[in-house]
Amino acid sequence: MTTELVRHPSDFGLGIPQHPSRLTPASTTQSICGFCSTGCSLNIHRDASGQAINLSPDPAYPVNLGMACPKGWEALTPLAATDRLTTPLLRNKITGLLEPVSWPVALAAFVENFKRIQQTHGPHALSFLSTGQIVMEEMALLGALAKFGMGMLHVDSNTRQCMATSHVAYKQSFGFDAPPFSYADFEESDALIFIGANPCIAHPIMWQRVMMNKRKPEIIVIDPRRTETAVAATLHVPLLPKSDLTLLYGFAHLLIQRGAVQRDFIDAHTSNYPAFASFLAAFTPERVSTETGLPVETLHRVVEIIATKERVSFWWTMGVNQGHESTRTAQAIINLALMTGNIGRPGTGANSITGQCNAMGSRLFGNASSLLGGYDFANDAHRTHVAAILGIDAQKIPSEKSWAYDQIIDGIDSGAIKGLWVIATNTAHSWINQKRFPELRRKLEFMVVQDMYATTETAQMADLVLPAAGWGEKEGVFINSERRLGVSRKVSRAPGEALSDFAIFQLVAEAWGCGDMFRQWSSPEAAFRILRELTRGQPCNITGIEGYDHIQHSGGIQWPYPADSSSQLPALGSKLGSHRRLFTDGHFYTADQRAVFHFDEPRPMPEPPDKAYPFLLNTGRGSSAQWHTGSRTNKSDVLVKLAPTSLYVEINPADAARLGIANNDDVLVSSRRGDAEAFAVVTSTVQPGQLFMPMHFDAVNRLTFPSFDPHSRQPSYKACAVRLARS
Ligand SMILES: Nc1nc2c(c(=O)[nH]1)N[C@H]1C(S)=C(S)[C@@H](COP(=O)(O)OP(=O)(O)OC[C@H]3O[C@@H](n4cnc5c(=O)[nH]c(N)nc54)[C@H](O)[C@@H]3O)O[C@H]1N2
Ligand SMILES: Nc1nc2c(c(=O)[nH]1)N[C@H]1C(S)=C(S)[C@@H](COP(=O)(O)OP(=O)(O)OC[C@H]3O[C@@H](n4cnc5c(=O)[nH]c(N)nc54)[C@H](O)[C@@H]3O)O[C@H]1N2
Ligand code: SF4
Ligand SMILES: [Mo]
Repeated sequence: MTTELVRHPSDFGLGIPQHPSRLTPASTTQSICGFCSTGCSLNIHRDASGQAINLSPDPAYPVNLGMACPKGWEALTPLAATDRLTTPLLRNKITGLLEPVSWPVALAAFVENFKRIQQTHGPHALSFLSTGQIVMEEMALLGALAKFGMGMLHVDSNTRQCMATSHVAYKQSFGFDAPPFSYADFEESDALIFIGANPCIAHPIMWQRVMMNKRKPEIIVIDPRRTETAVAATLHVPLLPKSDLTLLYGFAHLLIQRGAVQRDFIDAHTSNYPAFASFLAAFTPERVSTETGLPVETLHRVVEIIATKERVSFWWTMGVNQGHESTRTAQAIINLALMTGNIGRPGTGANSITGQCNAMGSRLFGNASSLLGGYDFANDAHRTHVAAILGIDAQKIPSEKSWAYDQIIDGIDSGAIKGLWVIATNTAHSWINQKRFPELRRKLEFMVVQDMYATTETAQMADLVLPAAGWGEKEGVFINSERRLGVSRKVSRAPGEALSDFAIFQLVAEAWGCGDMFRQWSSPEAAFRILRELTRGQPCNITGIEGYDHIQHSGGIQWPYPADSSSQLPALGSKLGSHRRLFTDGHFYTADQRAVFHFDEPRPMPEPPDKAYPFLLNTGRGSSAQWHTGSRTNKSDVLVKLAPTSLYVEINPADAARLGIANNDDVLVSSRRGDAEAFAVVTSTVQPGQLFMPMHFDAVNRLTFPSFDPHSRQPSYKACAVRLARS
């Protein structure tokens, strides 16, 4: 998205923050923020007609305690943007333009084109790419409709770009995709170790919780860049990019040498430790120092902290998950927590911070790689069980594995996928190696995009655009990073004929002819009750939750919340909510209840810098005011003022001097795949030989190199070779 989408303030209606004294709210509704996975609660103030006027953060909610970041404060503004979609748009075959059509015409085009593709190329020639940014009832209905109703097999979501690594790492190590922590752990740690995470920018309210820690904690930030978080830390560990696996094994090696491992815990609650311990022998401090670029003293300093502090917590985000060996890296973090007994106690844990407001919901209910509720598609008993709860024929549930996002993209290239439905993700900006996209688009026979705006890079490519209601215009549940379910409420009317994603999926089901399968899914809360039943007996059991009001009155509810344990948890109406962490009894979700040590030899990064492309490009979040591809945050004048409006590249002063580049100079950054124009920001936050660019501008993914972790198939967005010159 570019700045041309930004309008004059007078173009906006209800979203402009107004002085509360000039408006008299008739009522206030609590709702969970729809941007990041922190899951802050916002009090939305409404006029007599029920329309949102403005908002303030909820002081009583156990997550944000009255705080919100700039995006939260500005959450209503994007709803009033002038480029909101108000009707479906269909591409006119003669003029080539997207033109407004009625819903019946749009649905007929959807069904006619997608059915024709299935008849010509087989049922698996249709695919969807969805999101971690819609409520879980919508995700589940989409997954069920597409796979059980429409016969799709290969479906995925942007959670692949983001959380696939944590999902696989936890599943293999703990037996279920279960982030163990509660935000209280930020306040209860003696040492917090952040690996590839920049919470000051990406999770500002979580960072505030760290700042509320009264135990004078050590804060270690492991990141090649001296980020805002690294500056605020007690120790910054500026390792060479993608050398984390070696570094983490090096720590483990030294911990064993010091005798700082918890043998009792290891023996009672884990498996495969002896093999791991002997594997570690090769990770001597000297080798680790050479491969990570860190002095041996730094390794000892970190190990000293891990060995001596009573409560150590490990936190990771995209610097780990987006890597060519990311699953093993995440598991190397898990291994450190296990071997030192830093799990299941206050202020500890191997804790993956999620990204989008409902990343955790999509991991449980997306119906892509796991069957609804964390079940397994390949397991006959699981399919039968899920089918019985849904009231459908078990034959409708495929036993085959879905392709991952990159395989779907390759499938479009090879001609296996001919029809694509994109929901609440802007793939033509955010997917890795964008150079392929125009050609891929030509190969698709029909492409549908379901979004709030017609102006996204992806919507502009579509044959049919379906107008979706956004956050605040519909209701349902998000699950935040600490497994807390929170309700997002309807506080504003969607513009024109825009409909909630839930209603769109219901309409599609009817038009497709499989509406009967989804009669039970009559409303988001009815869908919630189905999902609740699917969790019975699973680690994510939420059968004790009565409904939306129960969640709301409890200050959100963390899973698990089984029916039989409700009595031990805060009573209905309690404002305190519950703070619960997993594995307090040392029992994990594997068959023998033991956590598993997983490890592998580190591998070189796929595209290291060389003579022709001498810099390593790192990408990520640029500011707390920018959200991903900018489709929402670029609509707020307030947020736009808080961040650069064009693409920049951070470069170390030594490199800049050598190349004769000054601050603000225009430069061209090129990789083997494409070019991006940017202005230079000369700063020692990046090391010599490295560059950083924010992902919020679409040119960045013209540069990135498509490599994927073999276990999670998550893209490695943070390391590719580029060159740079003044333009
Ligand atoms: N303001 C804002 N907040 C957001 C988002 C947003 O778009 N804007 N997006 C949300 C989403 S979906 C997500 S997933 C999260 C992401 O949250 P974060 O992961 O915290 O953000 P990133 O900037 O992508 O990456 C974190 C850090 O990884 C570092 N890194 C790069 N390579 C390596 C490496 O090899 N090793 C190590 N140790 N570190 C490395 C980068 O320098 C960067 O500082 O943020 C969420 N919050
Ligand atoms: N180079 C690089 N690329 C990256 C990353 C990186 O670090 N570096 N990070 C990756 C990560 S972690 C992520 S999560 C992805 C994010 O990438 P995307 O998912 O592509 O980014 P968004 O801008 O959040 O796109 C969400 C879209 O959904 C629309 N939308 C919002 N709410 C609704 C709704 O309720 N219904 C519907 N139908 N539409 C809605 C918005 O208008 C927007 O177009 O980017 C990835 N790409
Ligand atoms: S920290 Fe995240 S959830 Fe909280 S207000 Fe900001 S964007 Fe919303
Ligand atoms: Mo993400």
